[in-house]
Amino acid sequence: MIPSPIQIQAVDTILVDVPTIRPHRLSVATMNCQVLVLIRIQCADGIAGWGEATTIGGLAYGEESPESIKTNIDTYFAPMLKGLDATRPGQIMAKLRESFQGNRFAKCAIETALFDAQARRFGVPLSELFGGRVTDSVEVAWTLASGDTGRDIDEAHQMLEMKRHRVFKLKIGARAPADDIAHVAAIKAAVGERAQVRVDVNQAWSQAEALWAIERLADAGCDLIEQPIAAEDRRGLKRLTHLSKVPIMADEALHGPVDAFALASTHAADVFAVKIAQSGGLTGAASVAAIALASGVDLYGGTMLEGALGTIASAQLFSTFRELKWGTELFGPLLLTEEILVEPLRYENFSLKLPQGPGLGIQLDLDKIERLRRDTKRGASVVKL
Ligand code: MUC
Ligand code: MG
Repeated sequence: MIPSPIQIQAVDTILVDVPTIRPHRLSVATMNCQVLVLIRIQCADGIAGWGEATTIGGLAYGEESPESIKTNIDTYFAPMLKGLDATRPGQIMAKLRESFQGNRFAKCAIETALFDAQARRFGVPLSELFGGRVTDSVEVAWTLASGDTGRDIDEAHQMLEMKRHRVFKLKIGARAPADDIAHVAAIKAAVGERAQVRVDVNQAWSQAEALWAIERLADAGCDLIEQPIAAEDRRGLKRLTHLSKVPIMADEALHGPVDAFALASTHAADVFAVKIAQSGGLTGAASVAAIALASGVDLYGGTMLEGALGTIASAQLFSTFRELKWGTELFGPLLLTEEILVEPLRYENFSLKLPQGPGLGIQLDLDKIERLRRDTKRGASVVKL
């Protein structure tokens, strides 16, 4: 039995700027740097839980930016959290959801930290709080997004050689559809049957453009098309899903269980990209997965290009899914130039291996984070981690 209550004593939110290994080009933004948003919740029993709320391209991808997430946690969430009983994560999250609208990423980070702490308290991996693992490793796709076809082909060959990835997602939508089709066809021709090639349009096309392009993507050997049109256009997505030979995946259209139900009930997508942050946290993402599996929609483990923390939190949950037909894209840490863990995550044989230790199962390199955090780099005097 765990003695309770165990009060939450402190909540710290840290912005960490980390350059990417190369420019990462999406239709909505080009990333040269990722801003990790990390949160630490310290509890009266000496246990600290960690969570992450990282997003892509400032405000280009979603309606929360790293800076707004930090401000909202520091100003609203942290004062409410302090003094609450850390052994009751469900009760705490219910209170936060009732008190604060939106803020899915902030809520995800807080929920992850609470579950990390609780699982450490119980001495079990976080996955055990979500029904237990079905698998100890998940397949990981790589995104080719340098913006240059030749460079992407070289990168794909390297990844195959290293046995790191054999599924490639191409970011398209910034150029004219015909140019994108040529790009996809060239990459698929170069890797052949050794690799799967998928595309993510990040909402860039109109329905008419999508109809034109989908047929040609099928001919080029593409096997999955992600979020071809605007997130709000559910009827359009349903139309494309019903007409397309290639499976269609919902990503930006999926902000948690309510969207999952709306999309699944009309089969407006063949596959769901489940993301813990977009779902408002691990429990929201677990509900999204349950809705998908109950309605014949396949699952894919998505990412917001989080660092090691958010990546392993996602993996802990995805490892509990009964089926994960399209694998995952949990490669975020591999896109970054800095390692923030004492021992890096294990990517082997096209997969990410899950750690066995309690909670998230990772150990953060606090000195490294201390050096990289934005406020200390700007000379502010802050409480040391
Ligand atoms: C997205 O839209 O899926 C995932 C991989 C990547 O390169 O970008 C993200 C976001
Ligand atoms: Mg996507």
